[in-house]
Amino acid sequence: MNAQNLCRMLDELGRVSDEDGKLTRTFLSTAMRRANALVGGWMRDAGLAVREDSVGNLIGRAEGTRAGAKTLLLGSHLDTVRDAGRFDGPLGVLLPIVALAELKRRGVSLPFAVEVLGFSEEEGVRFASAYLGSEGYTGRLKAATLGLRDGAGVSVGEVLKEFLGGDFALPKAAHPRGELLGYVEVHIEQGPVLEANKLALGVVSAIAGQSRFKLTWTGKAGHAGTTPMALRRDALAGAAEFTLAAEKLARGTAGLVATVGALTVSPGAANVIPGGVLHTLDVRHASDARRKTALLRLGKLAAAIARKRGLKVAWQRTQDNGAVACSPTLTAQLTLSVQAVQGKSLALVSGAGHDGVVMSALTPVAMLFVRCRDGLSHHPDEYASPRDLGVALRVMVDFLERMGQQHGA
Ligand code: HGY
Ligand code: MN
Ligand code: MN
Repeated sequence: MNAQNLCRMLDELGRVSDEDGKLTRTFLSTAMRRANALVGGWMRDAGLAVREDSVGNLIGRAEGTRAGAKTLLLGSHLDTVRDAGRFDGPLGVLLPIVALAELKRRGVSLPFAVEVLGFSEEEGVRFASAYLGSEGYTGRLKAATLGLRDGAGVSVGEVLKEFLGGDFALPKAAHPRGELLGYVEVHIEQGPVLEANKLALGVVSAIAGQSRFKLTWTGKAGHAGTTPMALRRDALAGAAEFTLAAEKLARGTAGLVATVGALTVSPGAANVIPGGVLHTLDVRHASDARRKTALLRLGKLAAAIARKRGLKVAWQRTQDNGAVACSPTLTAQLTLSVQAVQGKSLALVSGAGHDGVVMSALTPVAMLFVRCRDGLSHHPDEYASPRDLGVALRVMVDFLERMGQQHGA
């Protein structure tokens, strides 16, 4: 079994984009809907019954041979960051489809049901709040989230209403907890550890917690030529000083990362002192306590910079997820397959967030990591080799067969 088919599908899906010449696919965009149609077709070819739920998640389901058997969930997200690579997300949706098609080709049927999930939104690009897809699927989407607005002022609720062509009601969990065997996500590592250990695959022990905010700095716009430096209340200079202070704190704190990823300046003219700045802040640590301590420190730093510069600073929290430990039982089962195929396994913590964070509220989760070149991700040069994808495919087939035997195939 080789990964040629999987690579072809990843390449084809990687060309479904909202932007010419780069891969960008955001929540419920035109490209998102084209992606669901394309992947839905591949799901059907693999013998899955396909549906979309009310938040645009794509769900392919195969019943088990044993009536009333539980369901194993496999999947990841189909949305991307801006100018993305083609593996982050789609790999975890397409690989299970190819693995299930392989089992079908071998005439292997599973006693339990399987659902392959293509979440409609994990990255949080359009609304600065991640995991809208898996929050919908697990019944954890909050009313407050519906009010979040994108750069054009459109709210999550309005986008969902337009997608459904009618009223949107906050969804309940797709399954009661007792009906599930667990959730397994295959994802590129997006880091350097597997490459450094010369391993194609590893398993995830825990997923780091993360907090995301929007900060608004308010100063006073003015004439760039006539306003003396000492009389300025320059919002951009304040935001820039804060950005460097956040970087300095993270560099000085083991395991802490802090990122200002998006920033807008108003009124935004070369000869006008910036009166306002809006920027994002993403703060992560494997330890929730360390992350919270860092957030307190950052709040004090921002307040001191605002006071010194005569600015106002307002914080809006757009996301807050605690660190999540993967299920030891499900991870042990996955590790057996990795050891059987690769000879050995490696457990590592994920600095990146994943849908497994939200899914862990509904069912035990495990994650299989695939090596990616230079650990690079959220970049068009993101790359996993066909050889490594072939190893991951064999692990998924082995894992499904072992689960089948365990549940009485
Ligand atoms: O941002 C993340 O950690 C993930 O790629 N959504
Ligand atoms: Mn990502
Ligand atoms: Mn991802």
